[in-house]
Amino acid sequence: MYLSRFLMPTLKENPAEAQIVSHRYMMRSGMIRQSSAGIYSWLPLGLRVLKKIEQIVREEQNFAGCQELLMPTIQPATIWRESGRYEDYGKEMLRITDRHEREMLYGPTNEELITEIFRGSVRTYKDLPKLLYHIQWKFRDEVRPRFGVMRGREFLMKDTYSFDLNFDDAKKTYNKMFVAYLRTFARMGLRAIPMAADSGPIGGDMSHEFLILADTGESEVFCHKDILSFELPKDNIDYNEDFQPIVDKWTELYAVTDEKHNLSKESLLAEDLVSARGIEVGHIFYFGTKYSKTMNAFISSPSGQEIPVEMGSYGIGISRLVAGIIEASHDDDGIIWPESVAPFDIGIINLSSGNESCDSACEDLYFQLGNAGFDVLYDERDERAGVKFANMDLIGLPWQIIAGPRGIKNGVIELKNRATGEKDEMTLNSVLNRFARI
Ligand code: 5CA
Repeated sequence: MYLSRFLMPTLKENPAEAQIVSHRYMMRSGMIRQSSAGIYSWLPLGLRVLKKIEQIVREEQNFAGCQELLMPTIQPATIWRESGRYEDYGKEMLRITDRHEREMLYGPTNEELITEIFRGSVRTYKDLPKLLYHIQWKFRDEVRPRFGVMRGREFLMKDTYSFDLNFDDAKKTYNKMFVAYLRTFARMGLRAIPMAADSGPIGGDMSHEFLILADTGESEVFCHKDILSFELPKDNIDYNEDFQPIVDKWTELYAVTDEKHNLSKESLLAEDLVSARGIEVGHIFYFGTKYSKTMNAFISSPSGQEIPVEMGSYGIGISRLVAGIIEASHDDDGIIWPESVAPFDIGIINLSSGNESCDSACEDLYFQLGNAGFDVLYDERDERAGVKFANMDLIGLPWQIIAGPRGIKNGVIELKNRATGEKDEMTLNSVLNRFARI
C-alpha cells in the first residue's frame, strides 16, 4: 500500500478526550473514528489489526474443535422472555420495535439464540459434544462508555457456546477452552492471567476472567506473584489430552478479581500477594443447565431419559484486545505491534521521494517484498523526513526500511526494528534475503 493513497488521518496532538495511551494512539494513528459515544468506525489501519486478532482467535478456536457459525446482531425478544433475562438485563440492552410492533433487541450476548438453534438441531447425546462460536458485533448500552474501544457500546466479541452430556464432560470442555485461551493470548504477545471471577448476568458458578495487567486496566485484581511467571502451554498441544493438571496449576494459587477478593481462608504471605490493575480480555463460564432447563433444550441420554444439556460460554473481547495490546506494548513515540497482529509487516520510508534512484530502489523493494507475501506500507509522500519517521514510529510496524539518497548510491538501506530501535545497514539484496528467511 502506498501511504499517499492510504486513508490514515494521523493527528499530531493528543485528542483531549483520550485519557489512556491506547485511546490516544488509536486516535492519533487514525485507526478509528468515533461515530457516537462508545461507537466507532474502524478505519483501514485499525481494521487490519482487528482482522489479524480475529484470525488468531478463529484459528485457535478451530484447532480446539470449535465450529464457526454466524448469528445475527438483531434478536427477537421472545427467546429472552423464555430464559427470563429480558427484564433482568435492564437498560444495558438496546430494545427495538420493528414496523409490525414486534419487540426485538440488539444482542448483548447470545446464550438464548444459540440455545434456540441447538434445541432445533440436536436431540441425542450421540451428537455431543458441540462447540459453536461466532465473531459478531454486540451492543451494550454501557452507562459510561470510555477509553475508546476498551469499553465501547458496540464491540466485537468472539463467543463460543458448549453443549455436553454431563458435568464431567462440561468440565473437560471448560478446561480445553481455558488452555485454548492461554495459547490464543500468547500468540498476540500477551500474558493473560486467568482469575476466578463473578459470573454476573451470564450466570453459573464456575467462571474465570483472563486479564492482562496494565495500570490503566479497569479491574482491580489480586494474585500470587508466582503466577506472573508461569510458563504458557507448549506450542504443540494435543486437545485429546487431559488438561486438568494445567488448569489446576493455574488455579491453585490465589488469583481473583476484586468481587472475589477474600483472604480470610487463604494462607498467603503478604509479600507474595500482588495487587494490580488488569484489562479483562476474555471470560469463560460454566453455567450447567441454566438456559437449557428454562428454554427446553433437552437431549436423550444413553439410558433413554430426556435431560437438559450442560452448557458453558466463552467470550473474547476482540475489539478490546486492539487497545489491550497497545496498553501492553508501546513507548513514548507510539505503538509497538507484535508481529502477529501488526497492520503491515514492514514500512518503507523513502527519504527522498522524486530522487530517481531512491524511488526505483524503494519500488523494487516494495514489489519484491509484496511478492514474497509481506504486507508493506510504502511512505512515498513528499514530506519531511522527521514527519515520516514520527508517523512510522507512531503506527508501530515491526520493521522499517529507511532509504536515503546517500545509502542508495552505495546500494544500502537501513533496517530498523521498531521494538528495540536497533538499526542495521544492509544491502538491498540482504534485506530481501533476510525477510525471505522469516
Ligand atoms: N456470553 C458471554 C461469554 S461468550 C459474555 O458475554 N461474556 S462477557 O460479558 O464477559 O464478555 C466477553 C468479553 O467481551 C469480555 O471479557 C470483554 O473482553 C469483552 N467486552 C465486554 N464488554 C465490553 C465492552 N463494553 N467493550 C469492549 N469489550 C467488551
